Amino acid sequence: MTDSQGAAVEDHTDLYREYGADRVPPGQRETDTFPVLSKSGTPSWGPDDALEVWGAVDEPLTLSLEAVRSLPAVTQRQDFHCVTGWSKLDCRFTGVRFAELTERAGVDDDAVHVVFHALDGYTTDLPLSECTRESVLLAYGYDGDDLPADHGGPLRVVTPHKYAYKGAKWVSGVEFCTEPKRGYWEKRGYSDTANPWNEERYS
Ligand SMILES: Nc1nc2c(c(=O)[nH]1)N[C@H]1C(S)=C(S)[C@@H](COP(=O)(O)O)O[C@H]1N2
Ligand SMILES: [Mo]
Repeated sequence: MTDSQGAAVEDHTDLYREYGADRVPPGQRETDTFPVLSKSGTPSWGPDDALEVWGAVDEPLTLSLEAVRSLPAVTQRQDFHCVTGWSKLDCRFTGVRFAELTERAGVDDDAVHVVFHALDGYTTDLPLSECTRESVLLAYGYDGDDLPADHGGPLRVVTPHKYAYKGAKWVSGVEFCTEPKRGYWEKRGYSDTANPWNEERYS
């Protein structure tokens, strides 16, 4: 498959097969709109904001948006599942694979967990092994355009194999940890593992 500019689009809409389930996870309703879900409005990304990478790494990084955009880019088609019950199918995100970051930062052998930090004070966490899966992107493009600010532009994380709260909008920090830590919703009773096909909504 290719997009309107002729670039390859990777299809990640078949992830659900891994869990032997239906494409739309149990308890979810399909929506044609793309709702916005933010804990506290849309923060603005200033000229001095950047993506910081720190913690259990050889090389802490500070990447400007331009630096992120200069890394190898991919476009993927994927579904998007919010824990509150809506699923939007066939979203097209463009960005950089999370694994590009781990390569550049040189992640320590004892790193096992990742905390994402966002400009609105939001945090979310995942095991490192869940972040280095192919489908996890630092996305700056949506549907052939820049990612809209209310959907996390200029830069967000997408995690199609998890409920969408695992994908931080306005991501400004990636912290590699040697033990698990909990993010904003995870501390408030939402599932650490968040697999939509197993309906892992609450912990
Ligand atoms: N920084 C930040 N990221 C966030 C959130 C948030 O409030 N702040 N909400 C999460 C939740 S609960 C969902 S469902 C998705 C919503 O993304 P959308 O607004 O693009 O639909 O973003 C996730 N990432
Ligand atoms: Mo959500």
